[in-house]
Parts: sequence; structure tokens; C-alpha cells
Amino acid sequence: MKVKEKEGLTVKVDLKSKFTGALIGSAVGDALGAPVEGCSMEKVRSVYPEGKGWEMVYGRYTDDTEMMIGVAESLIKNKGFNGAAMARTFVHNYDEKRGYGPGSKEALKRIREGESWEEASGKLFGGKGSYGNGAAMRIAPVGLFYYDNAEALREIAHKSSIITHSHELGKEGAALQAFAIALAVRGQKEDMLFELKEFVQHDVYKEKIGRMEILLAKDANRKEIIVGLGNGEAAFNSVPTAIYSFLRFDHFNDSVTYAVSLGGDTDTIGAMTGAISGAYYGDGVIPNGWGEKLEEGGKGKSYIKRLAEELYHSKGL
Ligand code: R7I
Ligand code: MG
Ligand code: MG
Repeated sequence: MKVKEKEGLTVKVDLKSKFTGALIGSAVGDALGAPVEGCSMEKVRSVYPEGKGWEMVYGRYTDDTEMMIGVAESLIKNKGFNGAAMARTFVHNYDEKRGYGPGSKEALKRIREGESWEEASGKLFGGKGSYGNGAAMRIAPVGLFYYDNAEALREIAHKSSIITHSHELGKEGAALQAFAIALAVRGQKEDMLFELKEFVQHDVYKEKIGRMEILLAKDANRKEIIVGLGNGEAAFNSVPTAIYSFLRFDHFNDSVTYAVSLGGDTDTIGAMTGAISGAYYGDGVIPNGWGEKLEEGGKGKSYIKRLAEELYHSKGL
């Protein structure tokens, strides 16, 4: 149980609410960003006017959430990580209409045709594997399941990435996002950058965290964030942006709308910001209008909420 001091108020955010907040927050961020994925910052503004409370347009989630659901289902069913089982779950859940990245699509096709989950993705992109953000965007359940063990979290983030993303920078992006979620669960916002700096291993991410510190210290405008941190599909151009969007504000909706307002890979940066923010504030702060609009159906919001609760219970909590 975490007790958070804010503006003189003592707000209790219980762990179960943080687990739910992370998964629903991720789905909500994905659905909010989905209608404007690939748009410029200016185009986003024409769909979501500045200064007004944003309304969810459709509430339909994309590949980010479909894969996040697969990670959660597999961790719950197998009581932890099982690579072959997680890969099978991704293949089983795969719905092309959710808009998968080309690398993930190809890796899952190879697995479906019989290649091993450990090898299928390594042959992509000239033999180095993908550094896309597809492993990071779905990692929230790993951040929750291993929130109290940084080294297990790193190991499982890497292993679960390999199913589709075996490039070092794709794996590290997933581990960084998972660790940001773990720190958010633990209530560590003030020292998040310090902890992340200690955690990361690659210079590309070390440099991005350094830039984040500089950008947070001033009132940076959106262009500076896009140039300095990125808003693209590479993990190193989107995970740091999501962490920044969380750290810059004190409310779930401010962080998530800011992330989407940058344009570019809006569903994914929205999802990753929503996961960190939801893990920090709990599900109680997710705007009602957004939660209500989030799709239901077979694996919609009620199902995602149930997965969060099962993840929580599977930790023996
Ligand atoms: O990472 P991935 O699953 O894509 C996720 C994105 C998210 O925005 C989702 O919302 C969905 O729309 O797709 O798919 P990948 O194809 O593995 O990576 C995404 C993109 O990153 C690729 O299509 C490439 O443009 C780029 N990329 C690379 N480019 C050059 N060299 C990834 N790895 C490389 C690389 O090694
Ligand atoms: Mg997507
Ligand atoms: Mg995307």
C-alpha cells in the first residue's frame, strides 16, 4: 500500500488500483491516440482542439492493447513467463485489423508457420531484429508482475521482447518502459529519472534520459520534445517521450493528452504514458468519459480490468 503526499492531501493509492490503472490506462491511451496515429502535431490539434477537455472519438484499441492483453493472459496462465506459450498467445490473438507493425506481423507469421519463438524475429531488418516500439508498447503486465524485482523484470522484458523484437535497442526500450511502470507502482516519481539512469545499459537511452532532465528543467515546447526525444515508431524515439509525458505533469489526463498532442506514433506513446500514469495514480483518476467510451466486446475494458485483478492476485497479494 502506497501513501502519496500531494498538495497537503494524503491520497492512498492501493496496489490493486495501480495494477488496474496501468492496464486500463494503457488501453485508454492507445484508443485516444489511435484516430491520429501518424498525424503531425498540427493535424492532431484539428481532431483534439487545444484547451478543451478531450473526448474519446471511437474507443477502439489497436495492436498495442491486443498484444498487452496477450502478455497478461500468458503471465497469468503460466504463473510467470513462458516464451513458447506467450508466442502462441500472440499468434492466437492476432487480428490484422488492429494495425500491427510490419516486423511484428512477419515475426508472428514465421512463428505460426513453425519457427521457434526465440529465432523468428532475429532474422528481420538485416539480421539484427527490430528496434521498433512493439515490445515496449505491450510490456505493462511485465512491469506489474515484476515490479518488486528489477533484475527479473529486465530479464523477462528482454525475453518477452525477443518474440518479435530482438534488436538490443528494442529489448532495452521494453525493459526501460517496464521499469518506469514498476517505479510508478512503487510511487517513485521524484526519483524516477535517477533510478532509470542507474538501470539503463545502452548509451542511446542514457543520452535520452540526460535530455529528459534538461527538458524537464525548463518549460520546453512541443517542437523541442519532438526533436530532443522523438515521436516515432523506434523504441528509443518513443519510450523516453512517454516517460517525459508522465513526469512533466501531475494528472493522468494531462500526461496522456500531452503525449498524443505531439503527433507521430500517438496510439503507442499514448498507451505507454497511460500505463505509467495509471500505475502511479491508480484507475480512479482515469476520466470517466474515456473509460466509458473504451470498447467492451469480448476482450474490452471489463476483460482488461479482470486481467489486472488476476495479475494482482497471481502475485499472492
Ligand atoms: O515495433 P512494431 O511492432 O511496430 C509498432 C508500431 C506501433 O506504432 C503500433 O501502434 C503499430 O502501428 O506499429 O513493428 P516493427 O515493424 O518491428 O517496427 C516499427 C518500425 O520501426 C518499422 O516498420 C521500421 O520502420 C522501424 N524499424 C527499423 N528500421 C530500420 N532498421 C524497426 N527496426 C528497424 C531497424 O532495425
Ligand atoms: Mg497501434
Ligand atoms: Mg502506434
